[in-house]
This record gives sequence, C-alpha cells and structure tokens, in this order.
Amino acid sequence: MPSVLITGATSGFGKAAAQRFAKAGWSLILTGRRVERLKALEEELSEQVPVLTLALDVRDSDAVTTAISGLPEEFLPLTCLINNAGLALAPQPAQKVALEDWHTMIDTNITGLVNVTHAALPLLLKTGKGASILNLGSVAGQWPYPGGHVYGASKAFVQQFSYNLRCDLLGTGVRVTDLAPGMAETEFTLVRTKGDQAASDALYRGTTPLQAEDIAEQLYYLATLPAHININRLEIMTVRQAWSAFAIDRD
Ligand code: NDP
Ligand code: 8X3
Repeated sequence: MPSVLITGATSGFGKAAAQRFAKAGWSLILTGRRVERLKALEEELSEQVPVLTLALDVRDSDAVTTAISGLPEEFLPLTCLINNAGLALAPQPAQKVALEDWHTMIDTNITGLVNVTHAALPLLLKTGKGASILNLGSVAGQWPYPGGHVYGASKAFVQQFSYNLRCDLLGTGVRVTDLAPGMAETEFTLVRTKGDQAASDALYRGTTPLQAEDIAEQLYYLATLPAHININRLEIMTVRQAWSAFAIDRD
C-alpha cells in the first residue's frame, strides 16, 4: 500500500487530498497544528485506510525531523510528500504591513517547506522510482499583484526550489512538481484577512473559484502518473480568473 505524507491536512487542499488518497487506498500521514481537526480526520478516514496523525508546526525543524525520521514501519515506504502547509497574510500594500506577518509567511512557506523536504528526502530516495514531492506553489509565485509582496515571493521560492531539487534528484527516480493554483475557495482568505469572514465571502461571491477537491484531484493525478513522467510545473485556474492589464501611475 503506498503512503502519502500531507502537511496542512486540517483544512482546504490538504484535507481534500487526504480524502482523495484515502479513497484510492493510500496510507495517510497527516500533519497540521490543530489537533482536534487531525483527530476528526483520523476518525473519518481510518475506517478506510491506516492513518497516522502528527501534530506539527512545520516551522519547528527539530519536531519535523524527529517526527518524520521516526515514522512507523507500517507507513513506509513513503511514496509521496505533499508540501501543502502554507499561508498568506497582510493583503495590504507592502508599506503598510507588519514585519511579523512577513516573517510568518517566510517561516511557514519557505523554511517550513524546506524543513519537511529535508526530513523526508531520505525516505523518498529509499523509495526511488515513482516517488513524488508535490509542492504547493501558487500563481502568485509567477504573476505579481498588489498586496502579493512576500506571499508571492515565497511561492517563487517554491517554484525555483522545486526545479533545483529536480536537478539534484536526477537519476534517483524521485519526481518534483510545483503545483501552482489560482483562486481557490478554502480557509485561505479567512487566514489572510485574520478572520474576516465577510471579506472572504466577498472574494468568492458571484464567481466560480476552484474548490479544494479540484486541487486534490490534481495532486492524486500527479502522484499516480507513470513513473517516467515528471510534470515540472502545473498552473491551474478557474476559467473565471485571468490576468489583468499593467497598472499605470498618471499625473
Ligand atoms: P487553508 O488555510 O485552508 O489550509 C492551510 C493549511 O496549512 C492548514 O491545514 C493549516 O493547518 C496548515 N498550516 C498553516 N501554517 C502551518 C504551520 N506553521 N505548520 C503546520 N501547518 C500549517 O489554505 P489552502 O488549503 O488554500 O492552502 C494550502 C496551500 O495552498 C498553501 O500553501 C497556500 O499558499 C496554497 N495555495 C492556496 C490557494 C488558494 O487560493 N486557496 C491558491 C494557491 C496556493 P493548521 O492551522 O492546523 O496548522
Ligand atoms: C493564492 C492564490 O490568486 O490569491 O495563492 O494569489 S491568489
């Protein structure tokens, strides 16, 4: 039975991915900070497949290394790592935001992702052919927009880190993908606005955002491609989102 390690499984893409991989019979290693949600997910899915939950903050490198290096044998070999835990904060212009929010994004989206990757690499290398690292990037990593500042930059890191990993992993059979979604309706905007449900509802109202299940389906697709195929970057948007014109400052 293949096993998948999903960071940020307590909500959104990570939770939907856990449900999707469970449906296909994969063993699940699920992480996140909110213990009650992890417990609920374990209760929901452990009737279908073996589930191991690890309450983890991805920013804590010691905790991450200890947990991943000590995975029980029954959850090995590790076939797929989904580096999904992440967040945006402070949608205001750069000159108006708190430095602490920038640090939190960098610590989570960059340092956290690197912590988990470093800890899981030995296990993925042991699996070799057919193993995958699926990193959640974003359209914001490629396309700038107002208020994107450190969030977009952190996702640009995810893209380049994914590409560079591919170079080093050449010959090992381990695949790496930067999966870059556009607007998707999860708790993402609630987190970004620090709990402003009205702002979150307003963003998604009157359009058709991607749903967490759409991304989960892509993750499952990527993880189960024939072993000789590596999709380097997969950018995905709702058909109701596109780019906009350059902004011009006029007198
Ligand atoms: P959600 O807010 O719904 O889920 C985010 C998940 O990340 C939660 O499970 C949360 O768990 C976890 N998380 C956040 N910080 C930490 C941390 N320090 N340690 C461990 N886990 C953490 O958002 P999405 O599902 O939308 O986002 C998932 C990923 O997809 C993110 O990387 C995001 O940047 C990216 N993305 C989202 C898009 C969108 O429009 N929704 C589009 C493109 C990319 P907990 O709080 O329990 O720790
Ligand atoms: C989040 C998607 O469109 O808000 O990564 O940048 S978007």
